Amino acid sequence: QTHNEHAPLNLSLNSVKQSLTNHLIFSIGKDPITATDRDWFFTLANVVRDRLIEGWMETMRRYYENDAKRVYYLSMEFLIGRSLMNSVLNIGFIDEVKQACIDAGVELDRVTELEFDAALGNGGLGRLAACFLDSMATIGLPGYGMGIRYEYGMFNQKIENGWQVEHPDNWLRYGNPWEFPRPEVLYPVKFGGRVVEYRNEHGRMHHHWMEDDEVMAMAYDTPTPGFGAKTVNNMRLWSAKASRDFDLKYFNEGNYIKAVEDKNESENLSKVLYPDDTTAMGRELRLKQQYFFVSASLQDIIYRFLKHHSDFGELPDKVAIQLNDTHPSIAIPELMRLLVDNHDLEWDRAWDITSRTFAYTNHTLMPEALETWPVSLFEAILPRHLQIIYEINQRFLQGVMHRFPGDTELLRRMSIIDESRGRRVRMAHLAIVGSHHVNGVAQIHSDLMKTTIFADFERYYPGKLTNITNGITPRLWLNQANPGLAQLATRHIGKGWITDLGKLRQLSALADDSGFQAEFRAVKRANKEKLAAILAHKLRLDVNPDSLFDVHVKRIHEYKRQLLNVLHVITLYNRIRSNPALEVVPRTVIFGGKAAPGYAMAKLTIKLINDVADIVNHDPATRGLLKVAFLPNYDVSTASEIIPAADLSQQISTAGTEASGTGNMKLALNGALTIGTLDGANIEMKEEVGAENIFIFGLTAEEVARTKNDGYDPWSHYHANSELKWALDMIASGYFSPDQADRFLPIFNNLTRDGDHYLLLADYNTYIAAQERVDSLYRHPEQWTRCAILNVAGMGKFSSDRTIGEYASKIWGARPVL
Ligand code: 26R
Repeated sequence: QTHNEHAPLNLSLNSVKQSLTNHLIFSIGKDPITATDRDWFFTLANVVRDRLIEGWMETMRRYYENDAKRVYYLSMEFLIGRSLMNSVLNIGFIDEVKQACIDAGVELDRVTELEFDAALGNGGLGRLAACFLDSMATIGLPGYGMGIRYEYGMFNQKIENGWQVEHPDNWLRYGNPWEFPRPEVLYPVKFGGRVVEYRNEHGRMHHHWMEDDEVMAMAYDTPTPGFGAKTVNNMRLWSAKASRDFDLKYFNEGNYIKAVEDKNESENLSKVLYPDDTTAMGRELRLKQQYFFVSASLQDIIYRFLKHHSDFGELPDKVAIQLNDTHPSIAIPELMRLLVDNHDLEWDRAWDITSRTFAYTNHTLMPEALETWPVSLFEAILPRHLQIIYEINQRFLQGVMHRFPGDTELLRRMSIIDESRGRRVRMAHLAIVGSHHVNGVAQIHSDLMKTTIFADFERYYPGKLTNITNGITPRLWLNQANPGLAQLATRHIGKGWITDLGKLRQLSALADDSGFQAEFRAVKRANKEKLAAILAHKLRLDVNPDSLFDVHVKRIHEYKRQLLNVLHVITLYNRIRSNPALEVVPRTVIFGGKAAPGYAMAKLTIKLINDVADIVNHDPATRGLLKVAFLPNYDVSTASEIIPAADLSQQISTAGTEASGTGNMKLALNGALTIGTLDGANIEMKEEVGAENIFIFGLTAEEVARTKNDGYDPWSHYHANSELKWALDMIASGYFSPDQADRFLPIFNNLTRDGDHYLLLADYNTYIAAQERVDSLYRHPEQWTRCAILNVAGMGKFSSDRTIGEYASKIWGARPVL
């Protein structure tokens, strides 16, 4: 009876209780006697889902009726995490859900744990996309997430004997209650074949792409509610389905087995997320994944556009397409192909439309992560696109030549085709040339983008390159993950901060208030106790909740310098052992993060952390003073457990290497103090919280560049600092690996003989000194707490609502439709 047609679904307790019973029986097919926790999870998900749908349909109708400009966020990754509590909180009926569960004898906390994370992303870039979806819906912006429905998401990380072992993430095993399969929304995507040229009756040259292979892209829609759930936007993920035509070819030949085999093969396209955010390996399947979801998305975008419009000239006024890194940048030649080959537009007009529709976000300066594809691979898979890229490039270089005559070196550098390492397509150059704006993700990153990797483009297209500093959604990262702190803030300043994070500034006035300080400390203390219980349960490790929780969570990568943290841990260990009377601040050093499966140095780093933990945690000399923990399988869910419990946030990348970072924002928003370099968004965080409330150390990006330029010698630091030498020698000599003395020699060599590429040794001294300042402050709980409160109060700028507002006005020309 709750499903009365057109009656607004009720959020009252009675309605929720009724719906809970109905779904358990009629959707899940169980009665309360036999229902398992998992049955209750799916029951609850259905209850919540029902209450999203009306807003979802109303939102889509509103956009349609307003003929609103739509934003399509094309991303290979959406790192959503769990959805149950997020939706409950955004809809705003948490109290009713809690009570209904109590009344039904359901343990809500245990049930929410059974939801699999939607881990369709690697790290920063994927989670940013998820925060953006939340903000677009909260603001009321017509934003559509478009991506791939991977059957297997980010691998599950297990630690076996200290080593990372990857296990498949079969997240759809029990079904996904949030998605709506759309078997009728089905587009063909073609690969391979050859291009036939012919002249039509008017003498105009035409290109016909005769493809060999065809795969179908089927849509799955997921409603994504904003806070308050007035707007419920859509995330559309594509899944590969075998094409019926393709099957028929073999069926007609009577080759039934071959037909079914090929069906399997084509469905591999959306099988698995590439877990590599380190090195752009030229994997054929990944290029196919990119084109697969781009082609389906563009067909869908154009279909929707043509429902209202007939003139493609209006496309840039009605559609903005944001490219999340270069991964979807094949969309640029694809739109050209659709306009020129399929819709008969002149090249120049098609190019004007295309380049006014796209914008590109760059997320990394690391050369090994910049995508390039061999021309030969393109030729085999997307021959028509290669022709179009050549045409784009020729016209572009013509323009460069005209502006800078005679500079052939410049042409070589700017060309979309790299001729220096076997011919390769530079996807970033393609994305820049085909976009109206290109943005970096923090001020320093955008500045470096303009002065280093894209300097030629900055000169050629002044004003095209710009900055939009990243942000995070306060709904997940404070309201949901840290209810204690959220309620404390709300009690003192009201709940406006949830959608207007700048309001947190009002907490500054309470930073010295001893009553507020006590409450703030109690919240942190409770969060630390919860994390301590998790460590005890998962690692059988006993930690003292009064110790300083020193947290380093992010992907494992040399440039993020987990090893610098390890050098500090070993130094502390040595100091404690050599001076038993030393007054040290008790610390628990917590690591979390995944290594790319093929990244040997990152995997060895995980083993080193675990081996160091083994020695340190079992040495009676450090009892109660120093503990090390590697928390396995860092993902969105474990992040929400770790971050609210952190005292200290490690953001220690080599200056100039971390584009922005977003974990830095999450930790500070939860009252952790940052120890960090002047890198990425740390610089802007320092501006917001004040230099006296953040522990900054190390070389600046300029000093890093100069140091390298002058010929950096790690050995000079090794010999100049006895504590550093001691720590490194212990790693090299097998102190932490008595069963295999040379296990960590590659790490020692990496940091010495091989050049210490990320300048850990150069920053060691100032890092240790900064850690000593951390200890000093932690000894004064009132001063520490004051500082932590001012960090929370200063995070307003880093709401992804602000970020999305800037994209909307500076890049998309899109407005909320309310
Ligand atoms: C090409 C392929 C192998 C690949 C390379 C790099 C795939 C994925 C990546 C991930 C990169 C682009 C990434 O996640 N970058 C991070 O983006 C965050 C959001 O902007 C930043 O905060 C973070 O600093 C940056 O490393």
